Parts: sequence; C-alpha cells; structure tokens
Amino acid sequence: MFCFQCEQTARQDGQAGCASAKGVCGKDEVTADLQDLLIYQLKGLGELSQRLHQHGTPDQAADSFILYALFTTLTNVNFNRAVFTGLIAEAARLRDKLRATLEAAGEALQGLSAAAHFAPAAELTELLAQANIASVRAGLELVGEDVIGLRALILYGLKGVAAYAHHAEVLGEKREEIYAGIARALDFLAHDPADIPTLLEEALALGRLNLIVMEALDAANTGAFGMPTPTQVRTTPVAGKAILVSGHDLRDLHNILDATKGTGINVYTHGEMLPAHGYPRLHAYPHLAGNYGSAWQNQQQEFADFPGPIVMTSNCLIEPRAAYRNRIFTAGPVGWPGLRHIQHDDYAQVIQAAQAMPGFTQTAAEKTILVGFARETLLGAAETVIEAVKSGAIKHFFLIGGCDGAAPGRNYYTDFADHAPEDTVLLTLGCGKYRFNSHEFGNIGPLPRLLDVGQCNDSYSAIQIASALAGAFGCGVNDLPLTLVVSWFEQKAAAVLLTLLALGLRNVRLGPSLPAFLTPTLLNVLVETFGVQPITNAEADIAAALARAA
Ligand code: SF4
Ligand code: SF3
Repeated sequence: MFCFQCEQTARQDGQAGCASAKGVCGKDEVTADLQDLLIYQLKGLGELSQRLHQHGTPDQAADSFILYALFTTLTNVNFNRAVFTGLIAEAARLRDKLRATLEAAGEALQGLSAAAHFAPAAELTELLAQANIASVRAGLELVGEDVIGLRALILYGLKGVAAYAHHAEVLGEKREEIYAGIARALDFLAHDPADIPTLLEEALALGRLNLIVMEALDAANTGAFGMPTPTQVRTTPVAGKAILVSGHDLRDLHNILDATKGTGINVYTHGEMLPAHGYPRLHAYPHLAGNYGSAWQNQQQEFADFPGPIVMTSNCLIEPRAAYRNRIFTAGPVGWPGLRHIQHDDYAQVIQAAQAMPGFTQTAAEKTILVGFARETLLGAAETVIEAVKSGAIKHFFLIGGCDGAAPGRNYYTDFADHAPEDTVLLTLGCGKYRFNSHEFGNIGPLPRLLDVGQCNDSYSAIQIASALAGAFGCGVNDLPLTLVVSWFEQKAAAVLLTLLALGLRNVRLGPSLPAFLTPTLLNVLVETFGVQPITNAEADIAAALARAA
C-alpha cells in the first residue's frame, strides 16, 4: 500500500505517504491496493471510452460507471474491499464490452495501453499480487518524483472532477463533453505521460473541465431544488424522532425527506449538508428540522450522541464506532464493511430505525445559523456591495473555502476569520467553515459579514460572484480586493484548485499543509507561475493580503 492523496497523509522522517497496514483515514492495505487496481483499470476503460466518444458512439453505462468508480476511491468514501473486488470485475466486463463494440464498428485497436489489456485475477490473493503495476508510484525509478507528482495531481484532480460529475449526473445532468473529457484524461494517464510541460498543460485542461462540471452541478442542484436564498437554519433539536443526513448529495436528502413525509420523523442535516436548507424546494419540507453537529471529523462523537439513524451520502466517512454502527447507513459511492447500504432509494430500514429509537425527548432553546448566499442572492445584492466597496465600508473580501480536517494546524482558518478586520467580508464555502461559522461577525450595512456560499460543490457560485464583481468594477478578478484562502483536504479540493489556476487566479493561499505529492520543484512552479502561496500565520497573511490590495 502506498497512498498520499489527501492532506492528512502520514508524514514521517521527511517521507510522506500512508504505507503501513492502515492509512491515517482507516483505509486498510487490501482496500488501498484494490483501489489502485481499480484506478489502473479505469485508465484502460477510459482509453476505450475515449475512442467511442471520438467515434460518436459513447457507452452511457461505461461512462457513468467511470464517474462512480472514481468517486468510490476518494478519501473517506468507501472502505469496503468487497465493493472494490466487485467494481474490478465490472470494470473488466465493461472494458471487454467496449472493445467488442469498437471491433464490431471496424475500429483498429492498435496502440492500446497495458491498462486496457489488464486481466484481473479472480482470487483475492492473486489479485493483490498484481497491485504493484497499479501503484501511484509505479515507474518512479524511470521517470522521477516530479513526473510521479504531476501524474498524481492529475489523477487526484480527476477523482474530484468525477465526484462532482456524479453528483450532477444523479440529478439528470448528463453532458457528453463531461464524459468525453473524463475519458480523455484517463486515456492520457493510461499512456504513462512523462513530459512535464505536457503534464502541466493537462492539469490545467482538467481545471477547465472541472469548471464545466461545476457549472453542470450548479445547474443540477438549482434546477432540481431552486436558487438558494438566505435562510436561518435551526441548530438546536426539536422533540421527536429523528434521522441525520450527512455528506453532499442533495438528491439523497430530497428522497429521504420525501420518504419520511407524514411519518412524524424529523430530518436533520450534518456537515456539508448544512447549505441544503437554503434551497427552496428542500426548505419547503416542514420536517427538515435543522442542522445537527459540525464538520466530518467530529462525527464519531456527534453520531454517537444523535438519537436516531444516520445516512452518509458521500465523503467524509470515518470508522463508525460501536455506539452507532448498527444505525448508520451508507448510500451511493459510500461504504464500510458490515454497514447497511441503501439500495434503490429504499429508506424503509432507516425509517424503521428512527421509529425504534427515542429521538429527541426535548425541544432545546432555538439557535440559528444563516446560510444561502449563493451566486443569485449575492449578485442580486451587487449594487449594495459595489456601493459599500466604493464608499470604503467594505475594504476587502476573503473567500475561505475548502475542507476541514482533524489536524491542529486547521485552527489557522478560524484565526483568519476572527482576525479579519471589521471592514472585510468573509465568504465561506465547503466544510472548513464549521469551526467558526457560529462566531459573531456582525454586519456591514445590511450585509452580514459572513456570507456562506455553500458546499465545496458550490465553488462555481463563488467563481461567478468573483467574475461578476470584476465585471462591475471593470477589472480582472486578480485586481479585485479579494483573497482566496483555500484549505484542502481531499481530491475535490484538488479539482477546485486546478480550476482556480486554469482561470488564472493568482495569490491563492493554500494550506494547512501542502500536498505531499508535490515535489519542491513542482511547488516552485505553483509559486512562480501561479503565485500560489503557502499559508503562514493568519495575522501575517491578512496583513499581506490587505497590503497587496492597497
Ligand atoms: Fe492516507 Fe489519505 Fe490515502 Fe487515507 S486517503 S490512506 S489518510 S493518504
Ligand atoms: Fe469536507 Fe470531506 Fe472536503 Fe466538501 S466533507 S469539503 S473534506
């Protein structure tokens, strides 16, 4: 096992990467090796799919499978080795199907990569013996650390892109250019590219593809559930039976709300599901009672304390404790050995579990949190915002976006928000905000100082807001009084970072630690070419950002 795809990867003696029997996230060696093999196969499958796209006869089942399978390998999504042996068998089946289709169409099949020819062993032991060829570091001695690092950046970015594309797809956004773009990227990786300028160009191409994917996801979410509007969300319980829904998938939340209509069960959001309350067609369910708990890394305590079942719809799952193991359900790409998985949107077992439990016995005093400042609301307030900037009432915007994690260095983002001067606006995005979003930040005129744009999935909204402000001020986004402070943890954040770079956004502050797969040479490229800056300490970074804008 060797995995260095996320921010919390093991870092010992100057060596980075989880390489023991179990990763920091809890992923075991067997699961990690099976994930590598699956990725290897997906490169081969992507290569064939790419040829079908070029031929004008794409295979929808294979394209959807690719998104889903890539998503299962994201950090904190699926830990169930049985799922991966199943996906490996399915990948081989689809590969053979695509090859047969191409042959039947008279397409020559020369030049296919080794990944496209890979025959997975039927037995687990033999399968694991094949895993070496699939390691993210395979070929290191031939191509060196920089090439391995750039391939990893592209692969991890691609996982994030696929996850966003899957979220959009389940709500009906199925765009040819997205499937074709993902197949193209896999085809690129299948041929073990080793030219650094070409790899860098591919990373930016992936960032551009991700912008299209995030636009599709925004269209999917707003099309299905309406434009988010400012909404007060209750953060204290009300008496009654309860279900907790965590992760990012709005469709799952919607289906759970529908399934529990009239049952008397209240539904609460957790973690990245908080912004769901801002969507009118989700908010309209009276039993969407509120938000419970905070960010993913606190789930073991929060889920144990929650008096009902929990449904995990996407990242970030961590090892379930015995206290709630029999009442946590997984959905979509998520999995953990022994947990019950929702099949065919059938929530009967979840409802039964909620009815069998006490729920909340008392209604607590009401506390709320404000969400729902996605692009339309903020653009609707553009005149107020522009006036406030012109009058000097707003000096600067800080977009604090991205993931949370368990490491102590993550207090940087709270410090940043708390130390930002009172004439600055804080835009938040992703799960990094839960450490500080209940703090009191006050208002600037009619505008709250902290405006939550939504999930990490809503990065498109933030990009639209920045572009619209740049348009209104007649300047480029880099000339706005705006600083992006990105906290990364997993591969969705890698995809968003590539998009920001592809859009030419400079001076992004990145932390809490830099990706382990980026070598000093690659980091230098990010710093020199894109002005990416590692975080230092909050007060110094705020001062530097304000000085640059002055
Ligand atoms: Fe380690 Fe992160 Fe990989 Fe888990 S996902 S094994 S924590 S690098
Ligand atoms: Fe968070 Fe996992 Fe990335 Fe959606 S829930 S931002 S870490």
